[in-house]
Amino acid sequence: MAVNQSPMYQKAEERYRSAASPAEKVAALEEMLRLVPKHKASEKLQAALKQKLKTAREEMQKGHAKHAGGGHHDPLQVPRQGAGQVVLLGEPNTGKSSILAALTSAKVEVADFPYSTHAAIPGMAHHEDVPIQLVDMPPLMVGHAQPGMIAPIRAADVILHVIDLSAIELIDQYERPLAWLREHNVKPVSRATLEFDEDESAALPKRLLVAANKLDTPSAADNLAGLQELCGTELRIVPISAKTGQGLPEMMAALFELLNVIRVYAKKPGKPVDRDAPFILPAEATVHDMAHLVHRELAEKLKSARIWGGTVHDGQQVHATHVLTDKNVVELHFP
Ligand SMILES: Nc1nc2c(ncn2[C@@H]2O[C@H](COP(=O)(O)OP(=O)(O)OP(=O)(O)O)[C@@H](O)[C@H]2O)c(=O)[nH]1
Ligand SMILES: [Mg+2]
Repeated sequence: MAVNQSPMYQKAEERYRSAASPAEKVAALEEMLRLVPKHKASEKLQAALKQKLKTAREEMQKGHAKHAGGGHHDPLQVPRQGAGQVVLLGEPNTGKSSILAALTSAKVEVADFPYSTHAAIPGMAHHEDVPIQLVDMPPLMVGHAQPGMIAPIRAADVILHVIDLSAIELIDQYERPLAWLREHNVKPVSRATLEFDEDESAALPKRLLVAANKLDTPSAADNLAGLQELCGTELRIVPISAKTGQGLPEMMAALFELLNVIRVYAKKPGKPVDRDAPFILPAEATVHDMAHLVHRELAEKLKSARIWGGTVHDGQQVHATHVLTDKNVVELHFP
């Protein structure tokens, strides 16, 4: 059990466990090796990581040989962008595409007949100034899916499980996708921090939020209460209406919370704060982690930093090991 690893390491491990391809495994393992503390106590872990890296590189080589020449494109896989990737999962007609249409500028097809979406369609939504990627997906049909659905679900940072509060089959619509996930060795949890089993064949813990959609329809509130009574509070449910917009800001805030990241702003010495594009880091990342994100080569030479906001005095000088909090402004001093 990897105890007390840094938040950056945990994030890399999460990417490794969720990897959809050997190339992603290689990238995550290289990052884990970079981040693992280099001392006696971690020698076993370092050796194990090197062995896994070797295997993943071999897998990657074989893959390249197989796909050589032919362009390989999977219509269900979307490269991750923004602070995290949220993949929508649900039965037909629950309103997945409507959620994308309400929150992003993606061109999705909304239809009053089921099975209207056939490929993964990404769009960028926001919680305040934090961009969060939403990915619309084809529906799950009564407990089974079109081939290739599980890989993008495993690779996602969060699953948004969309149900329709006006549906007669509400309880089944809630339970069937959860059963499908468990059948595919994915264990849904509504928690920001994940714990991985040492045994890599154990179920993959995956963050999941339930979006109970169509709150604007008659008796939706009663149906929601009934669902909560039957299903308990183990998984977090956010009531929304893609039609009226009710609950959507709360849903985005809940997704941000589940992603377990912070945003920090960079400031150059003598210059105003750059508020346009916050840097996104895992929760509890340090000044050094941020320096690495800003400038890979210079990070090790970081001299000092000043911080505004949060628990420090404005402009206080801090060490590279200082733990950042959401909305900190950071001025990095390189030689
Ligand atoms: N009243 C109401 N209708 C909604 C809401 N959200 C979606 N709808 C309607 O529900 C129907 C299905 O919406 P879609 O967004 O296409 O559903 P989907 O889950 O993407 O459907 P598939 O792609 O077939 O799986 C459409 O007629 C929408 O207008 C809502 O919040 N309230
Ligand atoms: Mg759709």
